[in-house]
Amino acid sequence: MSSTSSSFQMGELVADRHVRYILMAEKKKESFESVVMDHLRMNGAYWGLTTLALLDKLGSVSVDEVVSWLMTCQHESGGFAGNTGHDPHVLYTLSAVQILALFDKLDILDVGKVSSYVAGLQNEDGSFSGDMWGEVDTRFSYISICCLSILKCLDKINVKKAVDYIVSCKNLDGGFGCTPGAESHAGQIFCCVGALAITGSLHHVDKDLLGWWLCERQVKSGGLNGRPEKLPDVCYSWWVLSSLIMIDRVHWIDKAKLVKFILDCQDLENGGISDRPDDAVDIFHTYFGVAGLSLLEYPGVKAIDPAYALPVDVINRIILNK
Ligand code: GRG
Repeated sequence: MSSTSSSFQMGELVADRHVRYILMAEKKKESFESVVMDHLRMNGAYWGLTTLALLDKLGSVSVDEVVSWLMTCQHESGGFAGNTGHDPHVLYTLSAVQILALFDKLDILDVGKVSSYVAGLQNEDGSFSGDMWGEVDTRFSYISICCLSILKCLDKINVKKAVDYIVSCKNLDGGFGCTPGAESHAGQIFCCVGALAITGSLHHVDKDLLGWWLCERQVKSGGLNGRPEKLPDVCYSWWVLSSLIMIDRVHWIDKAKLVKFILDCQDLENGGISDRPDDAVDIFHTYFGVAGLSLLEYPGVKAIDPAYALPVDVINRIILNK
C-alpha cells in the first residue's frame, strides 16, 4: 500500500515514505540520531533492513556494501559488535546473523566460530550472559537460542537447562521477567515465549493466564503498553502481539483499534513511525510499527515470523528449507 506525493490519505500506511525515511537515515551519518546510534548500528541496520524486506523493498540497498561493513564488525572471538572497532555482544551477533539471513548470505559466516561464541555464553544454571562482562537476562536466552537455531547449532548448548532457566523466570501472573522473581514485562515475555516456541517448549506456558495478562495491555487509544499503568508504545505492538500469536490468543485484542493506533503514529509527510501519536519518529519504532502491522495482516506488508522476527519467506528458506 502506498500513496502519491500529492495525496496521502489518513488511515493508510504511507509505505513509500517509510522506505524513503529508512534509506535517508542511513545516509545522514552526521545527524544527532546517527551519532547516538553509532555503537548500536548493527541493531539499526537490522531494524531498517527488516522493515524494507517487509515492504518488499530490500532490493533498494547494496547487499555488498552492507555485508562488507557487517563483516568488519566481527571480533576474533566470533561475536559481532554494534559497529566497527567496538566490543562484541550477543545482541549484535543476532542482528548480524538476521541481516545475513535476510540477504541469503549466511554462507559467508564461519558458523562454527559464531556458534561457539554464542554457546560459550551459557552459564551453569542454563541462563545466558550477554557478553564477557556477565550480565544475565532472559533477553540473552532468547537471542542465543534464536541465533543458534538460525545457524542450526542448537546442539551446542544445553537446551533443557536453558528452558528450565526460562521457566524459573515465570511469575504467578503467567508472565516472565528478566531474571527469577523479576516483574513481568511484555519485552521479556516475548523473549521467553519466543525461546520456548523455538525449542518446542510452549507447554510450559499457561496460555489462558498469560493471554489474559497480555490482552489487558490494550488501552483506550487501541495501543498496547508493556506492563500495567504504563503508557502505550508502538513497539509493544510487536512484543505483545507476537507473544499472543505464539500462544494462540491474538483474537483476544481489538485488532482494528491497534491498526489505527499504529497508523496514527506515522509521520505522514517525512515517513517514519513514533512511539505515540505526534512524537518524533525513529527507526526502532518504524520497524516495530511495520512489524506489528505485518502481524495484523495489514495489506501490502509481508508476513513476519513471530518467534524469529524475520519475514516468513526467509524462515521458510532457512529453517524449513522450503
Ligand atoms: C529480534 C525483535 C528481536 C529482539 C531481540 C533485544 C531483544 C531481543 C528483546 C528486548 C525485549 C525488551 C526488554 C523490550 C522492551 C523494550 C522497551 C521499550 C523497554 C522500555 O522499558 P521501560 O520500563 O518502559 O522504560 P515502560 O514501557 O515499561 O514504561
